[in-house]
Amino acid sequence: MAHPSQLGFQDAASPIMEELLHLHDHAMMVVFLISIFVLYIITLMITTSLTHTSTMDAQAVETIWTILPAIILILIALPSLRILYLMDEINDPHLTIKTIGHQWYWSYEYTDYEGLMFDAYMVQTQELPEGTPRLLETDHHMVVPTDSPTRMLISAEDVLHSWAVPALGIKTDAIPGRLNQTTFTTSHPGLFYGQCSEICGSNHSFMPIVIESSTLNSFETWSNLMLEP
Ligand SMILES: [Cu+2]
Repeated sequence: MAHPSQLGFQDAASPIMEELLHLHDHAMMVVFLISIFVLYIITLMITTSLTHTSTMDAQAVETIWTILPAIILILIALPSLRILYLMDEINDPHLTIKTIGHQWYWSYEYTDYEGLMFDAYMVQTQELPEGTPRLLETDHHMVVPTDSPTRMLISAEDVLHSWAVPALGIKTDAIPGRLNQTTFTTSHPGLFYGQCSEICGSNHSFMPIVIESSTLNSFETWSNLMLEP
């Protein structure tokens, strides 16, 4: 999860987030190089009164400074498209979970099990157990097995919500009357926190998401406990 005064992204907890971090670093590198070059040119222009007469009307240099930026843009766009298609890929998921946004909590339904469903409300500050993050903890965690491709079906009951978990690189809108789909695979066990990311009303900030990635054994123990009458 995020730590105080953090500027960068959260650590990746899924292969897709790993890819997104790489793309971010790649794009930032290009931005830095261009910024330094432009700043250098600006410094040159304001510290000298000389003008290159050869660049005042030169077709060759115009061609170069038109084509070069186009190539740089393609070098950013292609890896971005690659990740876009990777995120869209859904190959034989081990588990499907349907989540529905409500004002103001998330409900979860494990559609592979009969009757495995629950609501996840935020834990109020005065009831918060020692050591859990304020405004991020929920009374029920969404438990998934580590390393298992999981399909999320996301919708909303009343207004627009958005199901977002930064460490997994997921942000999918929850829209009433529409079922959105996304997938993720957690790469290690742990708790991954997220929040609703669509302004949905007065308690928008108080409907967090907690994903608990654990071993398959723990997941089965948990699901059996949840299914007990
Ligand atoms: Cu919401």
